[in-house]
Amino acid sequence: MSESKRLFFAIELPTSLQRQIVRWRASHFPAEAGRPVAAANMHLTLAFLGDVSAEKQRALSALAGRIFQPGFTLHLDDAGQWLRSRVVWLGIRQPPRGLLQLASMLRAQAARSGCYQSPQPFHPHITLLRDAGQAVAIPPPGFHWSFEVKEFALYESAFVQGRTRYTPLQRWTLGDTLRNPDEV
Ligand code: 3AM
Repeated sequence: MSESKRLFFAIELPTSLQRQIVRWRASHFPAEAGRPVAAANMHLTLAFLGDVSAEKQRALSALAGRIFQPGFTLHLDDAGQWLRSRVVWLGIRQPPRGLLQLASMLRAQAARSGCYQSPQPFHPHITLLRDAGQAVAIPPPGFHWSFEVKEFALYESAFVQGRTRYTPLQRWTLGDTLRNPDEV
């Protein structure tokens, strides 16, 4: 039997943005607020797949490759805490339609392929702190962080030497907005 991997689809964050977020987090949250997510692990989850066999991974990758939609811009303008899942997050007040469509397609493909999908609606977020079980003061997001999303990725989540590491295994490009063929 082939080995399974713990996988999820997500949007990667530009390295420069990961660094800015880490600086903002360090100056706004005390160390006891929670366990900081490593900069390189910061991402926006689109669909969690759970433990997936190599065969199912190939099938899910083939389906992801059939998604055709334009890219979009994400404006990070929200922050909050979910006490139940013990996370502090950054988010998007009005998620663009492209983001919702992409997540919805990936979640539907995963469900049809037999991966468990939570009935909870998709809440786009970037996890900043885990194990944040006590309510913390959430500073108003006094930042203006935007980035263009031109691709999405399939990530592996692995626990190596006492640390969780997320590694992109495969990436897919989102198309440009359809242009008039006469346009140069
Ligand atoms: O960092 P976020 O919250 O975006 O919470 C886990 C993380 O997302 C989520 O998948 C991402 C990579 O681990 N995750 C883990 N287990 C999950 C589950 N059983 C899950 N999402 C839904 N159901």
